[in-house]
Amino acid sequence: MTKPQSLDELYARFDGMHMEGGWHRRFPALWPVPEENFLPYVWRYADVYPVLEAAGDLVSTEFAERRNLTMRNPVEGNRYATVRTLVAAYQMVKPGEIARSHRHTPNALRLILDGRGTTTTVNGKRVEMRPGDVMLTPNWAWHAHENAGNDDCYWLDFLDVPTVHLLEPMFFERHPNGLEAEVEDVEISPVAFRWEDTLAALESSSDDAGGMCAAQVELGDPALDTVRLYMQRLAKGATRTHRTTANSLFAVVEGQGKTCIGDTELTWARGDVVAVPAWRAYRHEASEASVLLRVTDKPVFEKLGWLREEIA
Ligand code: GTQ
Ligand code: FE2
Repeated sequence: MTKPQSLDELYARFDGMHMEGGWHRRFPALWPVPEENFLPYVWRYADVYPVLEAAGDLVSTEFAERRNLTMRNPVEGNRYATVRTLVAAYQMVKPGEIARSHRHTPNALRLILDGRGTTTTVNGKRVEMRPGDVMLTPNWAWHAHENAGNDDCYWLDFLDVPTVHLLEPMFFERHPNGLEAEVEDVEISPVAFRWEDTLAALESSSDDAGGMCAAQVELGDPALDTVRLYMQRLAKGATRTHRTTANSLFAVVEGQGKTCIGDTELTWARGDVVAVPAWRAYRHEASEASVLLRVTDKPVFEKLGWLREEIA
């Protein structure tokens, strides 16, 4: 190979070698502060409910395995994620239906919105899920859902699937028998956070998350390796403004209001999900006493030394 004689020849040679000069990049590799990629957005339960109801008529769990409807962030080029690391979905199970057992490396959790009589079985322990409850299905735990009641059961799923996509350790398998053979019914479980317990804990909490709520309680510590969960009670009125390198999804458990993220104002009510991507300044403004579940990938940033947080 001859030696390049000009810059043009040098750059042409780089191209042929699948290399690039650090001083001559098509795209920058380093920048001073986080870029704005994923967009602030809200998905509203009132809009989703009739659609999921219709999916209930048209799509069986036999066919679908999971009747879940994922929230895809509208940022251009995104194919799946709700924010960079997390995906949220609405799921509905009708009376008599079973979502068969499976396991996967993504961690998951659910927040129950409506309907009683549905159980989730995690590694052989069957727990009834009631509105306001939060249930965990950690990495590689077998899990199945069964509706033995009379109500359509609606809930929100949150998973770290986009993190697994990014890092690539994806494994998934169906249970060989459809359901686990040995199942025990339990009321108390390390994977179940009961609404009445959460409410009682909120009553006695003095943690206001630096002015981001009236009171918060953490569910787990962390709930999952990649996810922290905070149940937050908002008083009527505005919170302070917060910015963090972590991503957050807020699920509305009770109440109504709006979240201001930069210039974007997103109004919300019960069952809605608000996406607050990394490093966006945001505050909530509740129009009545409200409760939000904050689902955040903060543990990932903590473990890697990249958590930066500011409260204005
Ligand atoms: O209920 O097991 O929304 O595996 C996405 C993947 C729910 C579940 C989702 C899942 C589940
Ligand atoms: Fe699953």
